[in-house]
Amino acid sequence: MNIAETMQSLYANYGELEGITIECQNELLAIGIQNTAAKAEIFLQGAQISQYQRHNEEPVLWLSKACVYQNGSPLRGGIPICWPWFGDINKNPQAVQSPFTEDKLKTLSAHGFIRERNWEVNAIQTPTDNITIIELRYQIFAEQEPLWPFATDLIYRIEIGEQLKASLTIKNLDSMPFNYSCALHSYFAIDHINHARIKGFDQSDYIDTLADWSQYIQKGDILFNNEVDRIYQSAPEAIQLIDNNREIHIKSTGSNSTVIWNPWVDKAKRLSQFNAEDYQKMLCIETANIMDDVVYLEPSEAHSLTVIIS
Ligand code: TA6
Repeated sequence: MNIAETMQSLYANYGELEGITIECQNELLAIGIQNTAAKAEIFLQGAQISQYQRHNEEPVLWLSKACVYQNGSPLRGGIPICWPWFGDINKNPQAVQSPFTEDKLKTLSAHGFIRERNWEVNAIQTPTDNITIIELRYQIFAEQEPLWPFATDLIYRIEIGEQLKASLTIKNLDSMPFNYSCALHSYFAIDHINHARIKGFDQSDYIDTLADWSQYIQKGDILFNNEVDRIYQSAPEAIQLIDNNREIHIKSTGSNSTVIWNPWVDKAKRLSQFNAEDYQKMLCIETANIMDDVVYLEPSEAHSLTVIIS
């Protein structure tokens, strides 16, 4: 369906629901959600949550003002979904690289392709006046997707309320097993990077992708005074992002790896849809299944990766 037909179908199915709006921003369609607890916005492209904000509070997620809202350009910010591989495919375990030929591996862009695909809205429910549930789906049939040879069902269930809960379930519909790495690549809005710290990773092992992927052990809180791009091989029960004026709590299930990233000054200048000073106002805490934590699914098996932000 083209954008007009999709818009019509969304209006027909969900337009009457309390607090639901169908929005068109440049080339992209989004669902606006408002209830007594919070407001949010989710783009069909990549099932990307772009905004989540509780009433009378600052936005929880950061979204670049330089977004172009064009087909094929995932928004810079919110929660992009990275699947069926995280980061550089060539830095992934062999099991994740195995479906691709040597030549193909040279051409694949970072973070997989699912954040560039238009998902379908499966359901929108407003069970109470302070909770809205939206479920998006992307089905891959055998031989359909040049970048992924396996029949796969992706279901993304998002709960908007006093907390934000996002749960990505991947089901193997194929006759062959497969491996994947993935992440819910959450961009958090902060007052200033110089005052931000992350609690919960003390004594955790991490890989520093900026220091030849060497292994280190975290000592105390994670502070920021330069570019940080680390893969923690843990998903602590309680991660706290402490900023000048608030604490954001992040919990996860189905994950045992977490990426912490701030581009700082130099990388900020190289990033698309990102203004030079933006590194001061954002911080990524990414709930992942990567490195030692990649997922293996036999036919008809499923795995869910969930983040709860409060
Ligand atoms: O998660 C950290 C990271 O892998 C960084 O290295 C940086 O590349 C970031 O993701 C954003 O990647 P993107 O492809 O969205 O520009």
